[in-house]
Amino acid sequence: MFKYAIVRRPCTSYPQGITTANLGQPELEETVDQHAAYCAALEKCGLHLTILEPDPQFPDSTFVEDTAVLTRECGILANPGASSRHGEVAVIEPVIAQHFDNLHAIRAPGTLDGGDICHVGSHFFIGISERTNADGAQQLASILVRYGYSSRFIDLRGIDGLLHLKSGIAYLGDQRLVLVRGMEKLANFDDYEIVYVDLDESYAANCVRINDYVLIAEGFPKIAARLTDLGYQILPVNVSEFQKMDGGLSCLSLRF
Ligand code: CIR
Repeated sequence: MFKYAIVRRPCTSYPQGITTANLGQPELEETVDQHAAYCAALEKCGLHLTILEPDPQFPDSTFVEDTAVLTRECGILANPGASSRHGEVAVIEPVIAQHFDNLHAIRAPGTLDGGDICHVGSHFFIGISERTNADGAQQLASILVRYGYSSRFIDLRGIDGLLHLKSGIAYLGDQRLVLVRGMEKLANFDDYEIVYVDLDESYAANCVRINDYVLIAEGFPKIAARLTDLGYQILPVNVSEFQKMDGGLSCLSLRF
């Protein structure tokens, strides 16, 4: 069960953030509206929101998920791999510190983006990517093990179109994973039932189970139908303006 989420409203410099997507410039007013609808969806899932003000110093700061890893027992401040995003952590730290007595941090030369971390029950998948390096991954694993969490590393470098681990994988609970087709080759997922996302819907793999709902990106009918058939109540949200900046649903909030 999640009770809380931290989000940050998109700022005026948002269109100057980092992107590899070739989908055109995001439209600011539409971005702000989509963010408000996303917040309403989180509230519908039963979450109490902390909504942070826009921070134009950091164009990508609406993607708060990358700044930390939160568990029931502790918070771990990340160290984002993109230099333009380093400063986001210091700005959000006091907000996270209000909620977590046990606070840790990933330190240089380790880098780590929260988007590379997938929490699966008492286990964590830790993606090693262009943003999260082996040192950052090892630091995180060493912190988590102190709280009884095991972890494994999944190397995604060289996989086209995957910015973060959670761009291609999500945990639904009940030992069930959502995976973009092809990702099953990256690790041994034998302990899990897999719900596949076809490559033409790969963006929708970044869905989020929150309490009684699964938040998914609007406009991906095959995975929406698969999840509905499995008995999930899906909550589709239009995140087209975030997709333009390589962001998915999960990156827009820190949930705990
Ligand atoms: C970035 O490249 O850092 C942002 N434009 C997008 C971050 C998306 N975050 C995520 O998937 N966790």
